[in-house]
Amino acid sequence: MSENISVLGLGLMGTALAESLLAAGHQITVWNRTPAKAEPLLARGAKQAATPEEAVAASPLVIACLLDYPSVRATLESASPEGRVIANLTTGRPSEARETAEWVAGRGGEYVAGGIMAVPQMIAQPGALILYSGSRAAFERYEGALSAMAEPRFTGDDPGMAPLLDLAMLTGMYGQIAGLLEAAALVRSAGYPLTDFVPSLLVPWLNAMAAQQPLWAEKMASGDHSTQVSNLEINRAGVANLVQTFYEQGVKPDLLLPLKAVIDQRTARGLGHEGLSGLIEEL
Ligand code: FVH
Repeated sequence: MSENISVLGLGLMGTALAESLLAAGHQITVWNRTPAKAEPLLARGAKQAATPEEAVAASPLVIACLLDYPSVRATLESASPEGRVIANLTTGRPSEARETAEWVAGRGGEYVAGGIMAVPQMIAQPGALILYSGSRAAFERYEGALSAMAEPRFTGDDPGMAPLLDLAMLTGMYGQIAGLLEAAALVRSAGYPLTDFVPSLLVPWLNAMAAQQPLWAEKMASGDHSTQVSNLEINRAGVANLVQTFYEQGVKPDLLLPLKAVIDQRTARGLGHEGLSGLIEEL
């Protein structure tokens, strides 16, 4: 079913979102602070709103994808969200999403927060995912249209949930990047080719380790941190050895030291018999 949808924000991501909605046959109205960025979309049939107010008035579903939440609030300030669903796909904090949901509800609108788990090139491609939370009724009303951009997944009535999960996913990613950077620095210090180490050794190893993470999730959810593999004491000695190796190779282990500190803290409490999953209790 073709829907009228307004898109606020035509940066890299907003443009990709608007393109995917146009390609799916929806009637799109766009607004961007810098109007010239709308031109390619206008050539493909989108309409341009002169102001955010005009864009919000044009469609019952308004998708915002701007720099940050303050820019969204400033953009929406003079628009009336009454009778509108505001789907804000801008990255933000859970507290910002909850405040904005209240602000929209206080003006007679419905609010859905989103977390985009994709880069612009992935939009409308298999593997792209957008997390949503907030008004379940609004999400269900527009789930079909939203699926043109990426697989939509509703994560709860709390508007802060999708942003929190988005940030948690990014946290996992940054942890992986930290591991990659430290490992690569160590390998480079020994003159081994990174173009061999990363694809043929590190990536298969990380994939094998990632396959264990659902079991970790069960442990962390239950609070049962018993282990049949390396306990914390073994890991404490292992990470100390690893850090020492970095110093000997002239490489800074700065991204590993916070992990070492938490392992040391947990074992100092006499919990060295537990598995690594027990570290969650220290956090
Ligand atoms: N690009 C990505 O890979 C990531 C993937 C995950 C989700 N993010 C989030 O998406 C939001 C937008 O990101 P973006 O990549 O589209 O960013 P830009 O290309 O830099 O476009 C920014 C747009 O925001 C407009 N804008 C900036 N400040 C203001 C303001 N004060 N008032 C109104 N609009 C503002 C900007 O307008 P202009 O510069 O073209 O006039 C762009 O439309 C972001 O939350 C990511 O974290 C993307």
